[in-house]
Amino acid sequence: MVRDTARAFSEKTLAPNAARFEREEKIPREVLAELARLGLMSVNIPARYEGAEAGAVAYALAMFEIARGCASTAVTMAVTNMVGEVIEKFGTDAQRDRFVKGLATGELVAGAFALSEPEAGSDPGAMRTTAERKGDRWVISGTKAWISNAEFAGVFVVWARTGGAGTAGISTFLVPAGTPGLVVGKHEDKMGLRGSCTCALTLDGCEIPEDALLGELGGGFKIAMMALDGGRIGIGAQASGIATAALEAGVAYARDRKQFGKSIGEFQAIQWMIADSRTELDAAKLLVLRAAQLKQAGAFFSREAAMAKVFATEKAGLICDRMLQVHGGYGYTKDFAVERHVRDVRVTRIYEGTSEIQRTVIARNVLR
Ligand code: COS
Repeated sequence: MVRDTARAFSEKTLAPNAARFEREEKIPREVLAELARLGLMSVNIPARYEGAEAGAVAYALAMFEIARGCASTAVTMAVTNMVGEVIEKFGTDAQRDRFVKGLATGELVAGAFALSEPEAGSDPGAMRTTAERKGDRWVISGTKAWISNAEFAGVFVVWARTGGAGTAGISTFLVPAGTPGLVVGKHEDKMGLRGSCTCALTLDGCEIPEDALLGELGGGFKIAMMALDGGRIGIGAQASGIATAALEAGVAYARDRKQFGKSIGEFQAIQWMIADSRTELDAAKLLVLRAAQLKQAGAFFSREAAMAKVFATEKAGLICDRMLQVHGGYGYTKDFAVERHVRDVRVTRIYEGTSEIQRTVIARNVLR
């Protein structure tokens, strides 16, 4: 039911407008509100916090469909679900009531995940942003980078150093939009996902109350890692959804386009590209669903999420590129969506942990 709901919305509202969202560099507010109304901003959030309570597998299925229609909308949804889940998992009742409910209902529009910094990307343990105690308040200072949804997010999950070097000295805080000192910086001019917003973020002596701490003092790095494990399932699903759209477009084009007196789909060169793409796409989706199933069952799924992410994103990149090749010269123009899929899918091998980091996570888990 969740998949069908996401598919209907994606086909009716997202796919026909994705090129416009990219041109206008924004996803209309009504689209975000509708995602919340349909339960797609809170797929794996309990009903007592207004979530859809449909589980991690349903979330992956929904993400396939939303990304198939519009990859920019999909990343906005992915980050919001991840933020809702991390607050639900580690938050106090008061934090859940305010923020998890707010994200699920759409009142807070979207969530933002402020972990990376200009000089701490693959190595978040090297972050420099600090949070210092001042009476009964925390004062956060530093700069964050690549923050999706920053322009309209209602709540930011912010990681900062509260004492000591390395991963043990990091804590997590909830900072509502509009808090003085929380300054949204420049909107990055990206290669793809141009409908989504990605900004720098400055915390300029940003003061928040004591109860803004999420989870335990010094426990922030593990919270980030656990949230990213789940986030990686979402990005594997997003990449699979983009590849599905590219493959569907390539197949349609191969049927219609005639050269040498027949459809190009009758040539073995094109058939093999389609056959390999379909096989790899199914394998990618199955890896994503396996990781989601493990998460849903409450098992440790870090390795499987990394495997799903690295495989799905790398194969999705290949599939999009092959399908552009099937389109020939037309594929290189904006008259066809496939060039957008090629650009949109590229970042899935970078964000929420690069392919190289996924391989590190997999190898460490295998060797342990
Ligand atoms: N779940 C729970 N705990 C985890 C964990 C996970 N998936 N991964 C690591 N931890 C714990 C470790 O067990 C360790 O705990 P102890 O100190 O109690 O032993 C602690 O976290 C530190 O882990 P580790 O020593 O492995 O940290 P590293 O600095 O070596 O980093 C990687 C590990 C590379 C995996 C991590 O930095 C990473 O994922 N980097 C990529 C970050 C990323 O994805 N950024 C994108 C942000 S979104 S755009």
